[in-house]
Amino acid sequence: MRSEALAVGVLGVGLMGDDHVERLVRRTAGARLVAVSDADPARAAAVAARHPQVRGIADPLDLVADPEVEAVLIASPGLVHEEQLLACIAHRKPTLCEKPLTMDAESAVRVMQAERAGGRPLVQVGFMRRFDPEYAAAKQLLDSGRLGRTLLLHNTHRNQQVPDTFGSEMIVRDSLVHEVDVARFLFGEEIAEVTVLGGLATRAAGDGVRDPLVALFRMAGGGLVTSEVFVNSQVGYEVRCEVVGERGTVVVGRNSAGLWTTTFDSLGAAGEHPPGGRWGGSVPPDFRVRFARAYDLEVQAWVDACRRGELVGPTSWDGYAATAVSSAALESLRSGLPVSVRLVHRESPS
Ligand code: ISE
Repeated sequence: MRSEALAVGVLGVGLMGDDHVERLVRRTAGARLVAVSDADPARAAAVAARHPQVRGIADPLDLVADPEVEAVLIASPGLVHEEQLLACIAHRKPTLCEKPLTMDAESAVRVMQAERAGGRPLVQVGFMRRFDPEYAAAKQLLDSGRLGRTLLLHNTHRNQQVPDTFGSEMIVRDSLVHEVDVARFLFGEEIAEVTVLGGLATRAAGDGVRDPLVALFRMAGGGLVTSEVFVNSQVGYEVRCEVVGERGTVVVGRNSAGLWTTTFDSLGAAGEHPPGGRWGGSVPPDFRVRFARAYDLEVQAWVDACRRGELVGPTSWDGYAATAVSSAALESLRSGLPVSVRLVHRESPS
């Protein structure tokens, strides 16, 4: 690994981008934040005022082209990701891009093609749950085969509230997209078909907004996934899941209790393996608190990989596949019918 710290620029310093700014400045080894840009110049100026070594650059594409910036973290709204990603790829700068990768499958394909034409993978997608110690432990347990074949996954995803601008499309593309990635990650296969239904909508949501939603995914291998997404639950940030295998279950996100498994041992007797501690405690207010450790590990892994000249974590293919599923989910939400997910042929990573 090279010895100098990686010079990072951040695009978008709203809620998430600002959180990453503090992470890069205070908690990430081997990185130095050198520049930020935001559609709202006051937000970029506020970061620069807090951190005098950081330059505010008005045009995001100038930040990407800036010779001092070696790697880019994109935390701007999904609508501008395609343009910003294509610029990063053109300048051959490794990029950590918050989800969603782009707003539709076609633009995600354009990003993959540009990356491929450049000859080396450059884009990591910010599906931070893969770095969460509990989700990662569940994945390891499933891969170990101890629970047998994975049959079902049940997800719960609640936010206390979201801004008025958050309509049904954002609930799918910005929130449900995490369950899309978790399903692909834990099963290790693609999603073949999606059904999304809105039922009674909470009065806390805006007019016509389908909140909560329930989604059903049929995995390519036949497994099933249910997901509740409720972004105006009023309570707090509750993200958990339960995986049902042929020989036991595992629960992620029971707050302070860590990973819970219930297995059927080889003699056929039921056995419980609580991790110690108790289920209970407080519900975190938002994702920055619940997934603080996951974000730290994600950004550190990205910085370390960039300094080694490598790429780790979810790729542009993962971002593309998730975007394609989101588009199918929106189609299903409109029609109430199951929609098949058709992915382009996967070329081997460059
Ligand atoms: C937000 O953008 C996130 O990524 C959070 O993890 C998710 O819970 C929230 O619903 C999204 O708006």
